[in-house]
Parts: sequence; structure tokens; C-alpha cells
Amino acid sequence: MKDILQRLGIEDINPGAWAGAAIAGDTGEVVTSYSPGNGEALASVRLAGVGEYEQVVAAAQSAFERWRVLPAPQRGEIVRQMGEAMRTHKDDLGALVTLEVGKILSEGLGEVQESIDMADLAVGMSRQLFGLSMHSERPGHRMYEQWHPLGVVGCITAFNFPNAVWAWNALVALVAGDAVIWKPSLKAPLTAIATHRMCDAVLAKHGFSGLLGLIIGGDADVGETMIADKRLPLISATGSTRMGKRVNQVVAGRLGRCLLELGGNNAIIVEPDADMDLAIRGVAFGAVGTAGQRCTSTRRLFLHKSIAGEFTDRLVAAYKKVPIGDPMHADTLMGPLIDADAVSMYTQGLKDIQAEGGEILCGGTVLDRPGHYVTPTVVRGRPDMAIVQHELFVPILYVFEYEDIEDAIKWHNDVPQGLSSAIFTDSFRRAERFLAAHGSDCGIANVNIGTSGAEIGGAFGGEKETGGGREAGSDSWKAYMRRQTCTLNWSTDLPLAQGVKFDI
Ligand code: UN1
Repeated sequence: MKDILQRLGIEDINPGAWAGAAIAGDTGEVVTSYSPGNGEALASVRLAGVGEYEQVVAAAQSAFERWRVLPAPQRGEIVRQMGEAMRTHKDDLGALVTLEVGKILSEGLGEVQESIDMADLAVGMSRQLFGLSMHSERPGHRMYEQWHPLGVVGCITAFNFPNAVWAWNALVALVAGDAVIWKPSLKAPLTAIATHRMCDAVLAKHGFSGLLGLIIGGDADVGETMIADKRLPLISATGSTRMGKRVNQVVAGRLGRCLLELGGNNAIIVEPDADMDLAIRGVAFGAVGTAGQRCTSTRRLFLHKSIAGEFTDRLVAAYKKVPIGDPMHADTLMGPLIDADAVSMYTQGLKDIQAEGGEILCGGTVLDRPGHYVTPTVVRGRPDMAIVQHELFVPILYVFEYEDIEDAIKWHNDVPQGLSSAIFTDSFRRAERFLAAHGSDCGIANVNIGTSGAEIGGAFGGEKETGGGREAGSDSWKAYMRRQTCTLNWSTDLPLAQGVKFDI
């Protein structure tokens, strides 16, 4: 662990905020990051308060003044160098993600790869921040739209993707010409510090240290100050629906903009003609991967009656073989939950499920060993159970049976969240029915692929209580810029639009 922190240059992790240079936290509070894999303390960080927040914003604002006038392709070149830094440190950064949040090493490395991919995408975007030009109705006039940087963007991230979700936002915001202040989850401060330092070092080489700010602080002081701060025209927030509603309310109160990526309640429908091997693997990765702690994790499974028995038996057999344990170990497929609260969510969730008549088919146990390990669980339930409406951020999968695909699609959509969805079928008609306007109501709809593991090339986000935001994907830069319509008159006359006459 020490080696990793040293190689990442964060062995002195104590201060709570960075605005180019580290600022010691002034709240007197310390947060310790524990490895969920064995419960050991990894390191402690002093929390920053509103005083440091001010310093971070001031540094970002001053760097933004110069950054916004740097040509976008030059900004892209600097982001390219950040991608290179992450490539160089991929192994250590990926291992740190695994140590700090407990996802298996292959997923820790995958997360850093997602950020590297994001850097590549953002570099390309830096030469494609297109505006349209249009024909004016007035002679000797030209009209076009151009996009300008927004300003200092606030970025709030969750524990489960402590590196990549920041990258989705920050790397695109940087090529768009913005500064970014990051408030990471207090459950994953080390990954944030390592990522921030790496990218700030690149900025420092070009004289822009402080353009990226990091503030490790509490929700009640720093978080509330940040979302209410008029100097931040955009707040991008990833996390629970409860948190998103609060952010949305405060930001809307000052007519700021929000980009929200909140809870999911993702489902897979399996049709009788599906390739069963493929579907079982897709469901297992979706529901067990990251110990069910992705916003895209599969939580509900709709099985056609004719295959439900065989599918469930095979899935339960596969679940029982899942190697659970040290997430750093190459053979492990499921690591721990993030903390003791998550384990309580799991045990309480199972009680609530059983109280409503749900039947546990496998799993349902907390492992008696250091760390926060539970067994992946399959539950037979009914779509009308009240608990099904809630996102339990743990590896519990509900299985439901259906006869008519119309019912499956109706139940599929009958939850407050709308992030990711999938159907397994070899039928072109069924696949298209699922993707039609009256099919899946989610932001992501897949065929013969599970609900999680999206590529960064596509817009990511969802509808309803998922918050409506889209991050990553081809035109995501628009969220981080302001659009300006320009009309230029090169004639010697002043004709008015809509034929209005006003001659004086
Ligand atoms: C999240 O869980 O917040 O599609 C993000 C996926 C990943 C991103 C998940 N690319 O599962």
C-alpha cells in the first residue's frame, strides 16, 4: 500500500483541499479511508471547510480567466497529457481504486481505462466544438452559433467510481474551457487525491495549476456551500436520488444548471429464444459485478415462464460458484461492499423482502471475516412488491416470471428510476419492440448485453429519478459550454427581422 501511495506521489495525504498547492483542512475533522477488503485503515485525510473552499474557488477562477482564451485544441493537448499520465500510472491507480473501494482488480484497472478513454475522446472533441451557421432572412447578414466556456464547474462524485466519473466530467469540461472543482465521496478520498495530483501536475507544467480544484469536505458545510454558490454555473452530481433532489432544488433556486446521474433500478428481460449461456453471463456480470454497487447494476430479472425454471436453476448454480474474497486476488470475482452501512442495507433489505413474501433462492448471508463481505443473492419475488421500487445498492437480484412480453415491458418501466435496461433475445421483432418508443423508458437500452459496463462513446445517463443528465458520449461537451447566437450585418442597411419597419 505504502509503495502504491509513494509511486502515485500521495504519501503525504493529510491536507483537505488542493488549489494547485495543498491546503491543510481547518475543520479539525479527520476522515480515515478503510480498505473494505480487510477493514484496515489505509490513510487519514483532514477535512476541508468553507475557508479552504473559498481558496480553491479563487484559484480556479483566476486560472479560468487564462484557460478560457487558450485555443481549444491546445487545451485538448494538455488533456491528452493527463490521459498519458493515467496510462503511465494505470496499474497503481487501478490498484488504489481496488484497495479503497473494494472492486476487483480487473474492474479497478477497467475504471482507470475508462478515464484514459475519456481523455482520448475529450482530445478529439477539442477540435470539434462545432457551432452551426445558418442563413439569415436579412440581406447582407450572417448568423451563426458558437459555444463558449461556462466557468467554474462543480463536480460531486460517488464512492463507486472514484476516478472515472470525475474524468467523464472534468476532462470534457477542461477541453470546453472550464475550471472544475471536485468534491469526491468521503469514502474514497485517496483515489481522488492521486487522480487530482496527477492531473494538476500536468496543468502546473503549463502554468495552469489550480484550474482543477479538489475539496474533501462534508456535505453539510462544503457541499451546501458549493451547490448554493452562484460562481458555479453548473453542478454535475453523481450519487443517490436523495442527494440529487437536494442538489437540484438548491441549484434551481439560483437558476443554475445541474447535470444529474442518480439511482438506477436496472432490469433484464430474457425471452424464450435467448441464447441462455450468454444471458446467464450477462445477468451475472450485471448483478454480481462490483458487488452490485454500480448505478448500472442489474437489480431485476424478468424471465419468460417457459424458461424461468431452467434459467433460475442455472443462475443459482453460477451464483454459488462465485469466488468471493480479496479484491486484489486475480481469481476473485466479487469483492466486499464498501462499508458496514452497506452491509446493513443488505441485511435490512433482505428482511423487508421476506416480509413482503420474497423467497431467497441463494445467498442472503454476511460472511464472518474481516471486511464487508456478503453473498450474492437471488430472490424470487413479485413486481408489485413495494421494496422493488427502491434501489438497494447491494448484490440482490429479484427474479420475476412473465408470460407476455407486454407485461414484462410494463413492469420493467414501472419503477421511479430509468437508467439502464436490456433484453436477451434472438428475435429481431422482440428486440425492436423493446427499443421502440413504447419500449424501455431508460437512457440506456441494450440487446444481448447486460445493463452495466457501458462504453464512454455513448451518452450515459437516464430518465425519471435518474435525473435526466447525460455524461460522456459524442456531444457531451455541450453541457459544459454556453451557446451564443451571433448575427453579423455586413450590409450598409439595417433591415429588421420579421419585416418590422422602424424608420427614423
Ligand atoms: C456508475 O456506476 O456510477 O456503465 C457508473 C457502467 C460504467 C459506469 C458506471 N461504465 O457500468
